[in-house]
Amino acid sequence: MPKQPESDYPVSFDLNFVTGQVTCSGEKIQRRASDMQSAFYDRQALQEAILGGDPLIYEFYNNKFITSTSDMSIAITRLFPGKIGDEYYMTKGHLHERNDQPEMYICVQGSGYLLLDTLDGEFRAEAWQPGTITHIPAIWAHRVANTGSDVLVYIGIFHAAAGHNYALVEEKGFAQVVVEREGKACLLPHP
Ligand code: S6P
Ligand code: ZN
Repeated sequence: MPKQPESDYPVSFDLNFVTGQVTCSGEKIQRRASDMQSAFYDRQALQEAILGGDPLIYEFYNNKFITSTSDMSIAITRLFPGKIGDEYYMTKGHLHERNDQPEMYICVQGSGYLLLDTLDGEFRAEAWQPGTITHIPAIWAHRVANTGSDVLVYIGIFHAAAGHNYALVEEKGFAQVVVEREGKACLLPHP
């Protein structure tokens, strides 16, 4: 289906680097514990969290800038602090549907890890702090875990056409988990 032009004029909005609040009017998506049934490894702790109030794990604001010739998108994610069992709050994680569509991630607030997995034997974890910028090549599934006590805010810049594949991540999972051990965050093989 041909792409419908929305605007060929410049557009600006403001991002508060501390809170992650934005002034744009794009779609806002929230994910609660109940939206992440297959993400956290401790299924019993997850069910307890759902029954105990179904906490908001993260929210993100998606803004597409569709012009007559391009489809840049920016998403600002606010990942809250907390744990399900001993596993830190994290995003569901996904792979881009198109294998020629990378993404840039910029951490602006908080600390944690960006987990990267080809779902085919290769795994990486990038330690994140404000100012860390990571290029995610198209074939790497990506997930962020918040190991700090404040909200973790990051920006993702990608093409709207990239698409999101969550099913493959749910099926294969990431090779490692980010869990608390003796008060510290550490990476362990998925149990
Ligand atoms: C989109 C980009 C982000 C995520 C967002 C939430 O390509 O990577 O905007 O959508 O951080 O994560 P998830 O895994 O729920 O889409
Ligand atoms: Zn992505």
